[in-house]
Amino acid sequence: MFCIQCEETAIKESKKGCQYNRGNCGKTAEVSDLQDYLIAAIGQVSYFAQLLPPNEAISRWCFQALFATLTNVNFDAQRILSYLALARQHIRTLKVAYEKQQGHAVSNSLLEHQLAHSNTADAVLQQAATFRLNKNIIMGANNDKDCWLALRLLTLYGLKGSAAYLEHAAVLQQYNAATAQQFHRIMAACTDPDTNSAAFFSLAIAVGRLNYEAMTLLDTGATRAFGAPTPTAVSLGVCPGKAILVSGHDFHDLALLLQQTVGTGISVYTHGEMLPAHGYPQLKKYPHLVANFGGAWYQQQSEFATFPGPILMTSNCLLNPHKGQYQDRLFTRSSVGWPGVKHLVGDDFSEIIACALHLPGFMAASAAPSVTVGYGHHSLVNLAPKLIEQIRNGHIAHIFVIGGCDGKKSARNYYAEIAKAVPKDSLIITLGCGKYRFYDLDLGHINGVPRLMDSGQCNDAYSVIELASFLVEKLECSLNELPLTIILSWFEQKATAVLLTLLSLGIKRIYIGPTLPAFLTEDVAALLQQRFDLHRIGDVATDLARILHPVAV
Ligand code: SF4
Ligand code: SF3
Repeated sequence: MFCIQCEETAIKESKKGCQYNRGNCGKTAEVSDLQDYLIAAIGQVSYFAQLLPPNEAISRWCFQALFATLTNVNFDAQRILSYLALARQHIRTLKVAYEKQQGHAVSNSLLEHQLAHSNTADAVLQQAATFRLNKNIIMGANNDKDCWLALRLLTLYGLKGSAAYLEHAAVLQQYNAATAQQFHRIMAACTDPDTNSAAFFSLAIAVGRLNYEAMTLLDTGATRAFGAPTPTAVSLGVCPGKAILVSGHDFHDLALLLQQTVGTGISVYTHGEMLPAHGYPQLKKYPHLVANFGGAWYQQQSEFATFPGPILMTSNCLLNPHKGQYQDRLFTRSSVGWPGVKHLVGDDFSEIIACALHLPGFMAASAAPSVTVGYGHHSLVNLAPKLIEQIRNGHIAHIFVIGGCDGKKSARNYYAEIAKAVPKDSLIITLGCGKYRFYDLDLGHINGVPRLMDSGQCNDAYSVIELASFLVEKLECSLNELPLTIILSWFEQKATAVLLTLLSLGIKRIYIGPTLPAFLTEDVAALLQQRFDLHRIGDVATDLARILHPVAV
């Protein structure tokens, strides 16, 4: 196996990437190789798809299949094999259509040849290693081949994040044929061995633009389905009675579950990236959406173990459920999978509801403070006139966007420390699960503008971009002249996609941590630093001084 896509990847001496029997996330070498094979197959589907008229069903399949290769999404070899079997069918169908369009036959690629000769799981597994992402290249040194691989991985991993957002958007009935065709063009180029480093650099920026479209679609879908989020206090306590916990990013699943649990006496709790759901009018209207339970994804093994009801995992990030012995009351959806864990397909949630009714639920209430969510772009832009007035009269000197992913490493305390250390005349907008490190800080207000505002999930970086564009127009300055600094915590490929979007918009001086992605070579990291003035987070005091007094440091 070779996998280097997330922040928890193995780094040993000069050898980078998880390259053993199992990755640090628990993904087996078998699943990793199958996922690389699947990536090659999606590339081939995309190759034909980009040459043919748009086909929504095929595009949506590609988004979901690529989503299954993200960090902490699908650990089930059988499910990846099923995706591969469907890939084989899609390639065949599209190729026939392409040959008909061209009026002549097209010879088989190596991948088509191999897929055609892989009728058993064993045969597929034997071939899977052929498609390892670092085939013939060892990631570690800083030679030309490594730079090529680094740029290819930057593009591919960003595209994976976009595929996830496109899938979330498609679930909410948002699909755009032009965006999908662009996805296929980039995916086909990513798996074409003739794409060179310079082309990959442009493609990485193109992924950023594509991801902006994906986040726009997702925002439109969520707002149309559930209304514009408004500031809402969310309890962090529990109430007595039967309970279901919903984690991941998919509001559509939460909505289905809320509808189907009306009148059952079951309370529904959000977890992780599902917390912002409480701000949406068409979700918070259900009184049995009671509270948020637990923190960020990496704490789930202890938190899920103590939750007295079933858990629905709608998207990333999933960890091994056997560690907390809750595998029998865990249910997965969409691209998510763990071998032996019940996977729900379709809109019927009666099985998880029956499971909740069978389990004890909470015996007693526990009081806890609340946090406020709901500062999506509608609320932020509503606040903007006040914000602009406070910026103009000097009461608000700076806006910090501190967000992204959370993770295990103690170096991530940086994000809580900097949130506590920013001057009192500054605001913090947060998003993603990285907020769990400081979401309950009471930072007060500046003349009616809250100092800590949660704009939502990681994809709600879109809201920050909307606010920034609004401020640019009203303050008559450029994006990089705004008193606004983005401090990003990354863990997985959705964050890579968001970073590429910010870079594609020309946003400079972004701070990123806790480390730079290991798949970047020194040369490629230097290139990004030089082009975009990208900084790695360092010491809180030094970073704050550099951000607030750029000339003096
Ligand atoms: Fe390693 Fe991360 Fe890949 Fe898991 S997803 S195998 S931890 S790089
Ligand atoms: Fe979190 Fe996985 Fe990235 Fe959506 S749930 S931000 S880590």
